Amino acid sequence: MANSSSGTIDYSESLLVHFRRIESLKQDALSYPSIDLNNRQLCDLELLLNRAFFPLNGYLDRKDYERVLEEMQLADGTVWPIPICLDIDEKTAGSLNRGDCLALNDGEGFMLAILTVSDIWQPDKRREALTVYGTDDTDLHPGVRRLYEQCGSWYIGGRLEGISLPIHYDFKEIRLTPSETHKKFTLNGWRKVIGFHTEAYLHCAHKEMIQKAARDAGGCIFLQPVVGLDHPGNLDHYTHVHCYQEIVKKFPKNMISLGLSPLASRQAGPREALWQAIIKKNYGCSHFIVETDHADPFASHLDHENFYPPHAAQKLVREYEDKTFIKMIPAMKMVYVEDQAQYMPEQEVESEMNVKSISSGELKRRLEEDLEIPEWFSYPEVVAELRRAFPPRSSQGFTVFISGLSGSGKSTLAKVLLVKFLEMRGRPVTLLDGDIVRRNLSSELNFSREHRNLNITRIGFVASEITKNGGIALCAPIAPFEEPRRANRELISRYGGYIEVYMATPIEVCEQRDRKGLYAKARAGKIKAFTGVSDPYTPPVNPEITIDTTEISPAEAAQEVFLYLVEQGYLR
Ligand code: PPS
Repeated sequence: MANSSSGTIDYSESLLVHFRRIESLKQDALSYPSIDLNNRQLCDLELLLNRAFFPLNGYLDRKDYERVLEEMQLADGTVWPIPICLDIDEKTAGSLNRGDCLALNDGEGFMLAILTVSDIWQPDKRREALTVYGTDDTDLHPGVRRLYEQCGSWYIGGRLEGISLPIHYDFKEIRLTPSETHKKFTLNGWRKVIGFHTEAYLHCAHKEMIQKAARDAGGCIFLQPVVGLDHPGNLDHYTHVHCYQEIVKKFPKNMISLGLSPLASRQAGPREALWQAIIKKNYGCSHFIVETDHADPFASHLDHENFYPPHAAQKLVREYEDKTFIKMIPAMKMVYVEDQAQYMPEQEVESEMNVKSISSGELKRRLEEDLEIPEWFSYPEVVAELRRAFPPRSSQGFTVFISGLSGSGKSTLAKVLLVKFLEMRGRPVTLLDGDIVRRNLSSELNFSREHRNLNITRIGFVASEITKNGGIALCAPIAPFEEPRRANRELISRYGGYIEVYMATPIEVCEQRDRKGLYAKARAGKIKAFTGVSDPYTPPVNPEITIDTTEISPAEAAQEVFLYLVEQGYLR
Protein backbone atom coordinates (compact mmCIF):
# COMPACT_ATOMS: atom_id res chain seq x y z
CA MET A 1 0.00 0.00 0.00
CA ALA A 2 1.47 3.38 -0.98
CA ASN A 3 0.98 6.84 0.49
CA SER A 4 0.26 9.49 -2.12
CA SER A 5 1.63 13.01 -1.76
CA SER A 6 -1.72 14.20 -0.34
CA GLY A 7 -1.23 11.88 2.62
CA THR A 8 -4.16 9.65 1.76
CA ILE A 9 -3.75 5.97 0.94
CA ASP A 10 -3.89 5.20 -2.75
CA TYR A 11 -5.65 1.82 -2.92
CA SER A 12 -5.63 1.66 -6.71
CA GLU A 13 -1.85 1.83 -6.71
CA SER A 14 -1.68 -0.82 -4.01
CA LEU A 15 -3.88 -3.18 -6.00
CA LEU A 16 -1.80 -2.59 -9.08
CA VAL A 17 1.38 -3.46 -7.18
CA HIS A 18 -0.33 -6.58 -5.87
CA PHE A 19 -1.44 -7.76 -9.34
CA ARG A 20 1.99 -7.04 -10.81
CA ARG A 21 3.57 -9.12 -8.08
CA ILE A 22 1.17 -12.02 -8.75
CA GLU A 23 1.91 -11.82 -12.48
CA SER A 24 5.64 -11.90 -11.90
CA LEU A 25 5.26 -14.81 -9.44
CA LYS A 26 3.33 -16.73 -12.09
CA GLN A 27 6.01 -16.01 -14.70
CA ASP A 28 8.79 -17.21 -12.39
CA ALA A 29 6.77 -20.29 -11.49
CA LEU A 30 6.80 -21.52 -15.09
CA SER A 31 10.31 -22.81 -14.47
CA TYR A 32 9.47 -24.43 -11.10
CA PRO A 33 8.47 -28.06 -10.59
CA SER A 34 4.81 -28.39 -9.68
CA ILE A 35 2.42 -30.78 -8.00
CA ASP A 36 -1.36 -31.11 -8.13
CA LEU A 37 -2.91 -31.22 -4.67
CA ASN A 38 -5.64 -33.62 -3.60
CA ASN A 39 -8.89 -32.43 -1.97
CA ARG A 40 -7.52 -32.75 1.54
CA GLN A 41 -4.38 -30.78 0.71
CA LEU A 42 -6.45 -28.12 -1.07
CA CYS A 43 -8.50 -27.60 2.10
CA ASP A 44 -5.32 -27.02 4.13
CA LEU A 45 -3.90 -24.72 1.46
CA GLU A 46 -7.06 -22.61 1.34
CA LEU A 47 -7.00 -22.09 5.10
CA LEU A 48 -3.28 -21.26 5.02
CA LEU A 49 -3.79 -18.73 2.24
CA ASN A 50 -6.88 -17.07 3.71
CA ARG A 51 -5.20 -16.84 7.16
CA ALA A 52 -7.64 -19.08 8.99
CA PHE A 53 -4.50 -20.95 10.13
CA PHE A 54 -2.88 -17.76 11.46
CA PRO A 55 -0.08 -17.49 12.65
CA LEU A 56 1.08 -20.08 10.09
CA ASN A 57 2.32 -18.53 6.87
CA GLY A 58 3.15 -21.84 5.26
CA TYR A 59 3.69 -25.50 6.07
CA LEU A 60 5.43 -26.37 9.34
CA ASP A 61 9.12 -27.05 9.14
CA ARG A 62 10.59 -29.95 11.07
CA LYS A 63 11.33 -28.03 14.27
CA ASP A 64 7.76 -26.71 14.49
CA TYR A 65 6.36 -30.12 13.57
CA GLU A 66 8.26 -31.88 16.38
CA ARG A 67 7.10 -29.32 18.92
CA VAL A 68 3.49 -29.55 17.73
CA LEU A 69 3.55 -33.32 18.21
CA GLU A 70 5.14 -33.24 21.65
CA GLU A 71 3.84 -30.00 23.18
CA MET A 72 1.01 -28.72 20.99
CA GLN A 73 2.95 -25.56 20.23
CA LEU A 74 5.16 -24.09 17.54
CA ALA A 75 8.88 -23.67 18.13
CA ASP A 76 8.22 -20.08 19.31
CA GLY A 77 5.75 -21.28 21.94
CA THR A 78 2.49 -20.33 20.14
CA VAL A 79 -0.26 -22.88 20.76
CA TRP A 80 -0.85 -25.07 17.69
CA PRO A 81 -2.08 -28.65 18.16
CA ILE A 82 -2.30 -30.17 14.64
CA PRO A 83 0.65 -30.68 12.26
CA ILE A 84 0.11 -28.89 8.95
CA CYS A 85 2.73 -30.19 6.53
CA LEU A 86 2.58 -30.92 2.84
CA ASP A 87 2.81 -34.68 2.33
CA ILE A 88 4.49 -35.88 -0.86
CA ASP A 89 5.71 -39.17 -2.30
CA GLU A 90 9.30 -40.37 -2.21
CA LYS A 91 9.98 -39.56 -5.86
CA THR A 92 8.94 -35.91 -5.49
CA ALA A 93 10.91 -35.67 -2.24
CA GLY A 94 14.01 -37.00 -4.01
CA SER A 95 13.75 -34.31 -6.67
CA LEU A 96 13.58 -31.37 -4.23
CA ASN A 97 16.17 -29.51 -2.17
CA ARG A 98 15.91 -26.91 0.55
CA GLY A 99 15.47 -23.48 -0.98
CA ASP A 100 13.71 -24.84 -4.08
CA CYS A 101 10.43 -23.33 -5.18
CA LEU A 102 7.49 -25.61 -5.89
CA ALA A 103 4.27 -24.57 -7.61
CA LEU A 104 1.13 -25.92 -5.95
CA ASN A 105 -1.81 -26.54 -8.30
CA ASP A 106 -5.40 -27.63 -7.90
CA GLY A 107 -6.67 -30.90 -9.41
CA GLU A 108 -6.98 -29.28 -12.85
CA GLY A 109 -3.44 -27.97 -12.80
CA PHE A 110 -4.43 -24.36 -12.04
CA MET A 111 -1.62 -22.68 -10.09
CA LEU A 112 -2.59 -21.52 -6.59
CA ALA A 113 0.60 -20.88 -4.66
CA ILE A 114 4.39 -21.05 -4.61
CA LEU A 115 6.07 -22.92 -1.79
CA THR A 116 9.68 -22.15 -0.91
CA VAL A 117 10.92 -25.37 0.60
CA SER A 118 12.64 -24.97 3.95
CA ASP A 119 12.64 -28.59 5.11
CA ILE A 120 12.12 -32.06 3.66
CA TRP A 121 11.93 -35.07 5.93
CA GLN A 122 10.46 -38.49 6.41
CA PRO A 123 8.08 -38.31 9.38
CA ASP A 124 7.74 -41.06 11.92
CA LYS A 125 4.06 -41.71 11.27
CA ARG A 126 3.74 -43.96 14.29
CA ARG A 127 4.85 -41.15 16.56
CA GLU A 128 2.52 -38.71 14.82
CA ALA A 129 -0.38 -41.16 15.18
CA LEU A 130 0.30 -41.75 18.87
CA THR A 131 0.73 -38.09 19.79
CA VAL A 132 -2.02 -36.56 17.65
CA TYR A 133 -4.63 -39.31 17.69
CA GLY A 134 -3.73 -41.30 20.79
CA THR A 135 -3.32 -44.60 18.95
CA ASP A 136 -1.41 -46.05 16.02
CA ASP A 137 -4.01 -48.71 15.32
CA THR A 138 -5.48 -48.19 11.86
CA ASP A 139 -8.48 -50.36 12.73
CA LEU A 140 -9.35 -48.21 15.73
CA HIS A 141 -9.14 -44.74 14.24
CA PRO A 142 -10.03 -43.54 10.72
CA GLY A 143 -7.67 -40.56 11.12
CA VAL A 144 -4.76 -42.92 11.71
CA ARG A 145 -5.86 -45.03 8.73
CA ARG A 146 -5.84 -41.91 6.58
CA LEU A 147 -2.39 -40.92 7.86
CA TYR A 148 -0.91 -44.32 7.03
CA GLU A 149 -2.80 -45.09 3.83
CA GLN A 150 -3.48 -41.76 2.14
CA CYS A 151 -0.69 -39.40 3.16
CA GLY A 152 2.65 -39.40 1.35
CA SER A 153 5.65 -40.75 3.24
CA TRP A 154 7.61 -37.47 3.10
CA TYR A 155 6.76 -34.02 4.42
CA ILE A 156 7.86 -30.62 3.24
CA GLY A 157 7.68 -27.41 5.15
CA GLY A 158 8.12 -23.88 3.90
CA ARG A 159 6.73 -20.44 3.28
CA LEU A 160 3.82 -19.90 0.92
CA GLU A 161 3.10 -17.12 -1.49
CA GLY A 162 -0.49 -17.16 -2.65
CA ILE A 163 -1.52 -16.64 -6.25
CA SER A 164 -5.19 -17.49 -5.95
CA LEU A 165 -7.50 -19.11 -3.43
CA PRO A 166 -8.85 -22.48 -4.63
CA ILE A 167 -11.70 -21.82 -7.03
CA HIS A 168 -15.27 -22.66 -6.03
CA TYR A 169 -18.33 -22.24 -8.18
CA ASP A 170 -20.91 -23.09 -5.54
CA PHE A 171 -22.21 -20.97 -2.64
CA LYS A 172 -19.60 -18.26 -3.25
CA GLU A 173 -21.51 -15.71 -1.16
CA ILE A 174 -21.10 -17.78 2.01
CA ARG A 175 -17.51 -18.94 1.53
CA LEU A 176 -16.22 -16.23 3.82
CA THR A 177 -12.56 -15.63 4.61
CA PRO A 178 -11.49 -14.50 8.10
CA SER A 179 -11.06 -10.90 6.92
CA GLU A 180 -14.58 -10.96 5.43
CA THR A 181 -16.14 -12.33 8.63
CA HIS A 182 -14.26 -9.76 10.76
CA LYS A 183 -15.61 -7.03 8.54
CA LYS A 184 -19.13 -8.43 8.65
CA PHE A 185 -19.14 -8.77 12.43
CA THR A 186 -17.84 -5.21 12.83
CA LEU A 187 -20.42 -3.79 10.42
CA ASN A 188 -23.18 -5.62 12.33
CA GLY A 189 -21.84 -4.26 15.59
CA TRP A 190 -21.23 -7.76 16.95
CA ARG A 191 -18.63 -7.81 19.72
CA LYS A 192 -19.29 -11.23 21.18
CA VAL A 193 -19.55 -13.92 18.53
CA ILE A 194 -20.21 -17.58 19.36
CA GLY A 195 -18.70 -19.94 16.81
CA PHE A 196 -20.49 -23.20 16.07
CA HIS A 197 -18.72 -25.79 13.98
CA THR A 198 -20.67 -28.65 12.46
CA GLU A 199 -20.70 -31.39 9.87
CA ALA A 200 -24.13 -32.74 10.84
CA TYR A 201 -27.64 -31.99 9.68
CA LEU A 202 -29.16 -29.61 12.18
CA HIS A 203 -32.69 -29.89 13.59
CA CYS A 204 -34.82 -28.09 16.20
CA ALA A 205 -32.77 -29.34 19.19
CA HIS A 206 -29.55 -27.92 17.70
CA LYS A 207 -31.19 -24.59 16.98
CA GLU A 208 -32.47 -24.38 20.57
CA MET A 209 -29.05 -25.30 21.94
CA ILE A 210 -27.14 -22.76 19.83
CA GLN A 211 -29.65 -20.02 20.55
CA LYS A 212 -29.53 -20.70 24.29
CA ALA A 213 -25.71 -20.62 24.26
CA ALA A 214 -25.78 -17.27 22.47
CA ARG A 215 -28.37 -15.88 24.84
CA ASP A 216 -26.41 -17.01 27.92
CA ALA A 217 -23.19 -15.49 26.58
CA GLY A 218 -24.98 -12.37 25.33
CA GLY A 219 -23.61 -12.76 21.83
CA CYS A 220 -24.45 -13.51 18.20
CA ILE A 221 -23.75 -16.71 16.29
CA PHE A 222 -21.35 -17.66 13.56
CA LEU A 223 -22.54 -20.97 12.14
CA GLN A 224 -19.64 -22.52 10.32
CA PRO A 225 -20.34 -25.87 8.69
CA VAL A 226 -17.55 -27.85 7.10
CA VAL A 227 -17.59 -28.45 3.36
CA GLY A 228 -14.97 -29.37 0.85
CA LEU A 229 -13.86 -32.95 1.09
CA ASP A 230 -16.67 -34.52 -0.85
CA HIS A 231 -16.60 -35.36 -4.51
CA PRO A 232 -17.86 -32.17 -6.22
CA GLY A 233 -20.76 -34.09 -7.75
CA ASN A 234 -21.93 -35.34 -4.39
CA LEU A 235 -25.53 -34.36 -3.78
CA ASP A 236 -24.94 -34.56 -0.03
CA HIS A 237 -22.88 -31.40 -0.12
CA TYR A 238 -25.70 -29.33 -1.63
CA THR A 239 -28.29 -30.85 0.70
CA HIS A 240 -26.17 -29.98 3.71
CA VAL A 241 -25.73 -26.36 2.67
CA HIS A 242 -29.42 -25.96 1.71
CA CYS A 243 -30.40 -27.31 5.13
CA TYR A 244 -28.05 -24.83 6.86
CA GLN A 245 -29.52 -22.02 4.81
CA GLU A 246 -32.99 -23.07 5.98
CA ILE A 247 -32.05 -23.38 9.63
CA VAL A 248 -30.47 -19.91 9.67
CA LYS A 249 -33.91 -18.50 8.74
CA LYS A 250 -35.28 -19.91 12.00
CA PHE A 251 -33.12 -17.64 14.17
CA PRO A 252 -34.06 -14.08 15.12
CA LYS A 253 -32.90 -11.52 12.55
CA ASN A 254 -29.34 -10.14 12.78
CA MET A 255 -28.38 -12.84 15.25
CA ILE A 256 -26.67 -15.38 13.05
CA SER A 257 -24.23 -15.46 10.19
CA LEU A 258 -23.49 -18.49 8.01
CA GLY A 259 -20.05 -19.17 6.55
CA LEU A 260 -18.70 -22.37 5.02
CA SER A 261 -15.35 -23.72 6.13
CA PRO A 262 -13.15 -25.90 3.93
CA LEU A 263 -11.60 -27.70 6.90
CA ALA A 264 -10.14 -31.16 6.37
CA SER A 265 -11.08 -32.69 9.69
CA ARG A 266 -8.53 -34.99 11.33
CA GLN A 267 -11.17 -36.35 13.73
CA ALA A 268 -8.51 -35.93 16.40
CA GLY A 269 -10.89 -35.26 19.31
CA PRO A 270 -9.51 -32.85 21.96
CA ARG A 271 -6.54 -31.69 19.85
CA GLU A 272 -8.82 -31.02 16.94
CA ALA A 273 -11.27 -29.08 19.14
CA LEU A 274 -8.41 -26.85 20.28
CA TRP A 275 -7.32 -26.38 16.67
CA GLN A 276 -10.87 -25.45 15.66
CA ALA A 277 -11.03 -22.97 18.56
CA ILE A 278 -7.91 -21.20 17.25
CA ILE A 279 -9.42 -21.15 13.75
CA LYS A 280 -12.71 -19.72 15.06
CA LYS A 281 -10.73 -17.02 16.85
CA ASN A 282 -9.10 -16.19 13.53
CA TYR A 283 -12.54 -15.81 11.98
CA GLY A 284 -13.42 -13.29 14.70
CA CYS A 285 -15.26 -15.44 17.27
CA SER A 286 -14.96 -14.72 20.98
CA HIS A 287 -16.59 -17.99 22.09
CA PHE A 288 -16.67 -21.51 20.71
CA ILE A 289 -19.27 -24.21 21.38
CA VAL A 290 -17.59 -27.55 22.08
CA GLU A 291 -19.53 -30.82 22.12
CA THR A 292 -19.09 -33.59 24.71
CA ASP A 293 -17.66 -35.79 21.95
CA HIS A 294 -16.23 -33.04 19.76
CA ALA A 295 -14.34 -34.24 16.66
CA ASP A 296 -14.57 -37.82 17.84
CA PRO A 297 -14.36 -40.20 14.86
CA PHE A 298 -17.42 -42.03 16.17
CA ALA A 299 -19.48 -39.09 17.42
CA SER A 300 -23.19 -39.87 16.86
CA HIS A 301 -22.41 -43.38 15.63
CA LEU A 302 -25.10 -45.30 17.44
CA ASP A 303 -23.41 -48.64 16.90
CA HIS A 304 -19.90 -47.58 17.95
CA GLU A 305 -18.45 -46.30 21.21
CA ASN A 306 -16.66 -42.95 21.11
CA PHE A 307 -12.88 -43.09 20.88
CA TYR A 308 -12.09 -40.18 23.22
CA PRO A 309 -13.42 -39.86 26.78
CA PRO A 310 -16.53 -37.67 27.14
CA HIS A 311 -15.81 -33.96 27.86
CA ALA A 312 -12.06 -34.37 27.08
CA ALA A 313 -12.31 -31.86 24.21
CA GLN A 314 -14.19 -29.33 26.35
CA LYS A 315 -11.59 -29.67 29.10
CA LEU A 316 -8.65 -29.08 26.77
CA VAL A 317 -10.17 -26.05 25.04
CA ARG A 318 -11.00 -24.53 28.45
CA GLU A 319 -7.45 -25.20 29.74
CA TYR A 320 -6.00 -23.17 26.88
CA GLU A 321 -8.45 -20.24 27.02
CA ASP A 322 -5.76 -17.88 28.36
CA LYS A 323 -3.48 -18.62 25.44
CA THR A 324 -6.00 -18.84 22.60
CA PHE A 325 -8.14 -15.91 23.77
CA ILE A 326 -11.36 -17.70 22.90
CA LYS A 327 -13.81 -18.96 25.51
CA MET A 328 -15.21 -22.46 25.54
CA ILE A 329 -18.97 -22.96 25.81
CA PRO A 330 -19.96 -26.58 26.46
CA ALA A 331 -22.73 -27.74 24.12
CA MET A 332 -25.83 -28.43 26.17
CA LYS A 333 -28.04 -31.33 25.18
CA MET A 334 -31.60 -30.08 24.61
CA VAL A 335 -34.56 -32.45 24.73
CA TYR A 336 -38.21 -32.01 23.76
CA VAL A 337 -40.62 -32.13 26.68
CA GLU A 338 -43.98 -33.14 25.30
CA ASP A 339 -46.19 -31.95 28.18
CA GLN A 340 -44.75 -28.45 27.80
CA ALA A 341 -44.40 -28.56 24.02
CA GLN A 342 -40.92 -27.08 24.26
CA TYR A 343 -37.21 -27.87 24.41
CA MET A 344 -35.23 -27.72 27.63
CA PRO A 345 -31.71 -28.63 28.75
CA GLU A 346 -31.57 -32.34 29.53
CA GLN A 347 -30.15 -31.65 33.01
CA GLU A 348 -33.26 -29.63 33.94
CA VAL A 349 -35.74 -32.36 33.04
CA GLU A 350 -37.64 -33.82 35.97
CA SER A 351 -38.48 -37.48 36.27
CA GLU A 352 -42.24 -37.14 35.65
CA MET A 353 -41.74 -35.18 32.41
CA ASN A 354 -42.40 -36.91 29.12
CA VAL A 355 -39.32 -36.46 26.95
CA LYS A 356 -39.23 -37.30 23.23
CA SER A 357 -36.38 -37.75 20.82
CA ILE A 358 -35.56 -39.28 17.45
CA SER A 359 -32.12 -40.80 16.93
CA SER A 360 -30.21 -40.34 13.67
CA GLY A 361 -30.80 -44.03 12.92
CA GLU A 362 -34.53 -43.59 13.41
CA LEU A 363 -34.53 -40.48 11.22
CA LYS A 364 -32.77 -42.46 8.49
CA ARG A 365 -35.38 -45.22 8.76
CA ARG A 366 -38.24 -42.75 8.52
CA LEU A 367 -36.74 -41.20 5.41
CA GLU A 368 -36.08 -44.59 3.86
CA GLU A 369 -39.60 -45.78 4.53
CA ASP A 370 -41.27 -42.47 3.74
CA LEU A 371 -42.72 -42.11 7.24
CA GLU A 372 -43.76 -38.99 9.15
CA ILE A 373 -41.08 -36.73 10.66
CA PRO A 374 -42.73 -34.57 13.32
CA GLU A 375 -42.38 -30.79 13.40
CA TRP A 376 -41.18 -30.78 16.99
CA PHE A 377 -38.13 -32.69 15.74
CA SER A 378 -37.24 -30.83 12.55
CA TYR A 379 -38.40 -27.93 10.40
CA PRO A 380 -40.58 -28.81 7.38
CA GLU A 381 -38.16 -26.95 5.06
CA VAL A 382 -35.23 -29.02 6.35
CA VAL A 383 -37.25 -32.24 6.08
CA ALA A 384 -38.22 -31.35 2.51
CA GLU A 385 -34.53 -30.97 1.61
CA LEU A 386 -33.74 -34.30 3.27
CA ARG A 387 -36.59 -36.08 1.51
CA ARG A 388 -35.38 -34.75 -1.81
CA ALA A 389 -31.83 -35.99 -1.15
CA PHE A 390 -32.75 -39.26 0.55
CA PRO A 391 -35.74 -40.68 -1.27
CA PRO A 392 -37.35 -43.83 0.12
CA ARG A 393 -35.56 -47.04 -0.75
CA SER A 394 -38.25 -47.93 -3.28
CA SER A 395 -36.98 -45.12 -5.51
CA GLN A 396 -33.26 -45.23 -4.65
CA GLY A 397 -30.67 -46.69 -6.98
CA PHE A 398 -28.77 -49.80 -5.91
CA THR A 399 -25.87 -52.05 -6.83
CA VAL A 400 -25.92 -55.82 -6.77
CA PHE A 401 -22.26 -56.84 -6.51
CA ILE A 402 -21.82 -60.55 -7.29
CA SER A 403 -18.43 -62.02 -6.40
CA GLY A 404 -17.16 -65.57 -6.76
CA LEU A 405 -14.91 -67.97 -8.63
CA SER A 406 -14.97 -68.43 -12.37
CA GLY A 407 -17.82 -70.84 -13.08
CA SER A 408 -19.62 -70.16 -9.81
CA GLY A 409 -22.69 -68.80 -11.60
CA LYS A 410 -22.05 -65.03 -11.35
CA SER A 411 -22.68 -64.10 -14.97
CA THR A 412 -25.71 -66.34 -15.31
CA LEU A 413 -27.30 -64.85 -12.18
CA ALA A 414 -26.48 -61.32 -13.37
CA LYS A 415 -28.10 -62.01 -16.75
CA VAL A 416 -31.30 -63.40 -15.19
CA LEU A 417 -31.49 -60.36 -12.91
CA LEU A 418 -30.89 -58.04 -15.86
CA VAL A 419 -33.81 -59.50 -17.79
CA LYS A 420 -36.10 -59.39 -14.75
CA PHE A 421 -35.27 -55.78 -13.92
CA LEU A 422 -35.71 -54.72 -17.54
CA GLU A 423 -39.08 -56.46 -17.53
CA MET A 424 -40.07 -54.48 -14.43
CA ARG A 425 -39.13 -51.19 -16.17
CA GLY A 426 -38.75 -49.35 -12.86
CA ARG A 427 -35.15 -48.15 -13.06
CA PRO A 428 -32.47 -48.12 -15.77
CA VAL A 429 -30.22 -51.19 -15.49
CA THR A 430 -26.54 -51.63 -16.40
CA LEU A 431 -24.67 -54.92 -16.49
CA LEU A 432 -20.99 -54.73 -15.54
CA ASP A 433 -19.99 -58.35 -16.05
CA GLY A 434 -16.33 -59.31 -15.52
CA ASP A 435 -15.78 -60.05 -19.20
CA ILE A 436 -17.56 -56.91 -20.43
CA VAL A 437 -15.51 -54.72 -18.12
CA ARG A 438 -12.25 -56.40 -19.03
CA ARG A 439 -13.04 -55.75 -22.70
CA ASN A 440 -14.26 -52.16 -22.45
CA LEU A 441 -12.99 -50.54 -19.29
CA SER A 442 -9.93 -52.49 -18.14
CA SER A 443 -8.48 -53.89 -21.35
CA GLU A 444 -4.92 -52.94 -20.41
CA LEU A 445 -5.03 -54.69 -17.02
CA ASN A 446 -3.59 -58.11 -16.22
CA PHE A 447 -4.45 -60.45 -13.33
CA SER A 448 -1.89 -59.29 -10.77
CA ARG A 449 -3.35 -58.40 -7.37
CA GLU A 450 -2.75 -54.71 -8.05
CA HIS A 451 -4.52 -54.79 -11.42
CA ARG A 452 -7.41 -56.91 -10.15
CA ASN A 453 -7.94 -54.37 -7.35
CA LEU A 454 -7.81 -51.50 -9.81
CA ASN A 455 -10.35 -53.31 -11.99
CA ILE A 456 -12.73 -53.70 -9.04
CA THR A 457 -12.29 -50.07 -7.98
CA ARG A 458 -13.18 -48.96 -11.52
CA ILE A 459 -16.29 -51.12 -11.48
CA GLY A 460 -17.15 -49.62 -8.09
CA PHE A 461 -16.79 -46.09 -9.41
CA VAL A 462 -19.07 -46.73 -12.39
CA ALA A 463 -21.59 -48.52 -10.15
CA SER A 464 -21.56 -45.62 -7.69
CA GLU A 465 -22.43 -43.17 -10.46
CA ILE A 466 -25.26 -45.42 -11.67
CA THR A 467 -26.56 -45.86 -8.11
CA LYS A 468 -26.32 -42.15 -7.39
CA ASN A 469 -28.47 -41.43 -10.41
CA GLY A 470 -31.18 -43.86 -9.35
CA GLY A 471 -30.24 -46.82 -11.57
CA ILE A 472 -29.43 -50.47 -10.94
CA ALA A 473 -25.82 -51.62 -11.42
CA LEU A 474 -25.31 -55.37 -11.75
CA CYS A 475 -21.63 -56.19 -11.24
CA ALA A 476 -20.27 -59.69 -11.70
CA PRO A 477 -16.46 -59.80 -11.46
CA ILE A 478 -14.47 -62.42 -9.53
CA ALA A 479 -13.33 -59.65 -7.10
CA PRO A 480 -11.09 -61.96 -5.07
CA PHE A 481 -9.86 -59.46 -2.47
CA GLU A 482 -11.61 -57.75 0.43
CA GLU A 483 -10.03 -54.22 0.36
CA PRO A 484 -11.54 -52.99 -2.92
CA ARG A 485 -14.83 -54.74 -2.12
CA ARG A 486 -14.94 -52.86 1.19
CA ALA A 487 -14.05 -49.57 -0.51
CA ASN A 488 -16.85 -50.10 -3.06
CA ARG A 489 -19.33 -50.83 -0.31
CA GLU A 490 -18.35 -47.62 1.50
CA LEU A 491 -18.54 -45.53 -1.65
CA ILE A 492 -21.77 -46.93 -3.07
CA SER A 493 -23.79 -47.12 0.16
CA ARG A 494 -23.51 -43.36 0.42
CA TYR A 495 -25.69 -43.05 -2.66
CA GLY A 496 -28.12 -45.96 -2.40
CA GLY A 497 -28.30 -49.69 -1.80
CA TYR A 498 -25.31 -52.01 -1.86
CA ILE A 499 -26.08 -55.71 -1.94
CA GLU A 500 -23.11 -58.05 -1.96
CA VAL A 501 -23.85 -61.53 -3.25
CA TYR A 502 -21.23 -64.17 -2.54
CA MET A 503 -21.38 -67.08 -4.97
CA ALA A 504 -20.17 -69.83 -2.64
CA THR A 505 -20.25 -72.61 -5.23
CA PRO A 506 -17.29 -74.89 -4.28
CA ILE A 507 -14.26 -74.93 -6.55
CA GLU A 508 -14.77 -78.64 -7.34
CA VAL A 509 -18.18 -77.84 -8.85
CA CYS A 510 -16.82 -74.81 -10.75
CA GLU A 511 -13.96 -76.87 -12.07
CA GLN A 512 -16.25 -79.70 -13.10
CA ARG A 513 -18.38 -77.25 -15.10
CA ASP A 514 -15.30 -75.61 -16.67
CA ARG A 515 -17.42 -74.06 -19.46
CA LYS A 516 -14.54 -72.03 -20.86
CA GLY A 517 -11.92 -74.75 -20.36
CA LEU A 518 -9.91 -72.34 -18.21
CA TYR A 519 -9.47 -74.62 -15.20
CA ALA A 520 -7.97 -77.31 -17.43
CA LYS A 521 -5.57 -74.76 -18.89
CA ALA A 522 -4.73 -73.43 -15.44
CA ARG A 523 -4.03 -76.94 -14.11
CA ALA A 524 -1.80 -77.54 -17.11
CA GLY A 525 0.09 -74.35 -16.20
CA LYS A 526 -1.02 -72.58 -19.39
CA ILE A 527 -2.78 -69.79 -17.45
CA LYS A 528 -0.77 -68.27 -14.66
CA ALA A 529 -2.27 -66.92 -11.40
CA PHE A 530 -5.71 -68.42 -12.03
CA THR A 531 -8.14 -67.70 -9.20
CA GLY A 532 -8.82 -70.76 -7.07
CA VAL A 533 -6.02 -72.74 -8.68
CA SER A 534 -2.84 -70.71 -8.45
CA ASP A 535 -4.17 -67.41 -7.05
CA PRO A 536 -6.22 -66.82 -3.89
CA TYR A 537 -9.91 -66.03 -3.47
CA THR A 538 -10.90 -64.45 -0.13
CA PRO A 539 -14.63 -64.86 0.56
CA PRO A 540 -16.53 -61.65 1.44
CA VAL A 541 -16.61 -60.93 5.19
CA ASN A 542 -20.26 -59.97 5.50
CA PRO A 543 -22.21 -60.56 2.31
CA GLU A 544 -25.91 -59.71 2.27
CA ILE A 545 -26.65 -62.94 0.37
CA THR A 546 -24.72 -66.20 -0.04
CA ILE A 547 -25.66 -68.52 -2.88
CA ASP A 548 -24.28 -71.96 -3.76
CA THR A 549 -25.46 -72.89 -7.25
CA THR A 550 -24.51 -76.57 -6.91
CA GLU A 551 -28.09 -77.59 -6.32
CA ILE A 552 -30.20 -74.59 -7.39
CA SER A 553 -31.19 -73.21 -10.80
CA PRO A 554 -30.32 -69.66 -11.98
CA ALA A 555 -34.01 -68.68 -11.64
CA GLU A 556 -34.02 -69.84 -8.00
CA ALA A 557 -30.82 -67.91 -7.31
CA ALA A 558 -32.38 -64.79 -8.82
CA GLN A 559 -35.46 -65.33 -6.67
CA GLU A 560 -33.29 -65.18 -3.53
CA VAL A 561 -31.95 -61.81 -4.60
CA PHE A 562 -35.48 -60.57 -5.39
CA LEU A 563 -36.81 -61.64 -2.01
CA TYR A 564 -33.98 -59.79 -0.30
CA LEU A 565 -34.63 -56.62 -2.31
CA VAL A 566 -38.36 -56.72 -1.50
CA GLU A 567 -37.67 -57.38 2.19
CA GLN A 568 -35.29 -54.39 2.32
CA GLY A 569 -37.76 -52.10 0.56
CA TYR A 570 -35.82 -51.58 -2.70
CA LEU A 571 -38.55 -53.34 -4.70
CA ARG A 572 -42.24 -53.15 -4.07
S1 PPS B 1 -10.95 -59.89 -11.29
O1 PPS B 1 -10.04 -60.72 -10.49
O2 PPS B 1 -12.19 -59.62 -10.57
O3 PPS B 1 -10.34 -58.66 -11.77
O4 PPS B 1 -11.36 -60.78 -12.55
P1 PPS B 1 -12.46 -60.46 -13.66
O5 PPS B 1 -12.29 -59.09 -14.18
O6 PPS B 1 -13.81 -60.80 -13.14
O7 PPS B 1 -12.08 -61.40 -14.83
C1 PPS B 1 -12.32 -62.73 -14.69
C2 PPS B 1 -12.48 -63.38 -16.07
O8 PPS B 1 -11.24 -63.36 -16.74
C3 PPS B 1 -10.90 -64.66 -17.21
N1 PPS B 1 -9.54 -64.93 -16.70
C4 PPS B 1 -9.14 -65.15 -15.43
N2 PPS B 1 -9.83 -65.29 -14.28
C5 PPS B 1 -9.11 -65.51 -13.14
N3 PPS B 1 -7.78 -65.61 -13.10
C6 PPS B 1 -7.05 -65.50 -14.23
N4 PPS B 1 -5.73 -65.59 -14.19
C7 PPS B 1 -7.74 -65.25 -15.46
N5 PPS B 1 -7.34 -65.06 -16.72
C8 PPS B 1 -8.45 -64.86 -17.47
C9 PPS B 1 -11.99 -65.60 -16.75
O9 PPS B 1 -12.70 -65.95 -17.90
C10 PPS B 1 -12.89 -64.80 -15.85
O10 PPS B 1 -14.26 -64.83 -16.22
P2 PPS B 1 -15.38 -65.64 -15.42
O11 PPS B 1 -16.67 -65.12 -15.96
O12 PPS B 1 -15.23 -65.34 -13.96
O13 PPS B 1 -15.15 -67.05 -15.76
